[in-house]
Amino acid sequence: MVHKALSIAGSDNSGGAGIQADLKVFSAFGVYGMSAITSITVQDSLGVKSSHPVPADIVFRQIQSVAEDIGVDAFKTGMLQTEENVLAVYQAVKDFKLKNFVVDTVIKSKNGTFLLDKNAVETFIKKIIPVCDVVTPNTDEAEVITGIRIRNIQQMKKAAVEISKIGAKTVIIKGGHLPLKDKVVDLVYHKGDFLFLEYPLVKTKNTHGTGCTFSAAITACLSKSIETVKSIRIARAYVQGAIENSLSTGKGTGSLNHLWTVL
Ligand code: PXL
Repeated sequence: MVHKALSIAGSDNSGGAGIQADLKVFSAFGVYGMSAITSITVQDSLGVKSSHPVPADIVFRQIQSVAEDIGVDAFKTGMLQTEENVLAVYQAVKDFKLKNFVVDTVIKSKNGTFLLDKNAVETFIKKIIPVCDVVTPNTDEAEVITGIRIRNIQQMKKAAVEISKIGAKTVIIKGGHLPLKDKVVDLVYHKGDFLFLEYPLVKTKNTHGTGCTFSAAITACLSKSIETVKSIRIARAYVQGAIENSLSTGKGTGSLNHLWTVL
């Protein structure tokens, strides 16, 4: 039986993030990958040079075509760029009754370029987060969503509860940007329980696309009907391997190795 996953995200021509990362991850998990491209970015390992949104009706129709013809077992969103695209995705989720929805809260790139227009953030929070199953902000994004300053575990917990009140069933706050020594702690808030996933910090500059990779791996697992918390655990372990085996692609921030499991 083939499991089918859809990524609704931006194109990263440098291959490490966005649609390109997501399709590699789906393949690494043996899942049939599909895409709805929301934006075409021009970038290399040194940063995003420009981004060009795809018209909202084309985003909607890409989702419609695969939903009606092929079927979608799980899906994720990454970069959406415009408010029109946010609304188109919301409409498609409703119209085609899409299930197993992972939201990667892509707001800014590592070099500070906005990947979601400032005027789209509020709509994104109000429309997309309430209809998703799993949401995966890092601490910076969780601060934008909740207005809570996050510098420690206690504040992470508070933000996770607030985000779950917006409507996400399961909230993961990724702790990679927190100043903890030698380790990364991610918090999972699921059905009223807190769970901490702790991994050693990998000392590498090659971390481009980490968020895309993690959310795509969760989506791949959900498409195989693996239970949510188990999907998150498997995805986190997979990301650790992808970072440990990361690649020095380009002069700046290199890519994770999405295919490390088949090395
Ligand atoms: O990692 C966030 C991200 C998501 N999607 C696209 C990107 C990036 C970061 O550069 O380019 C298309």
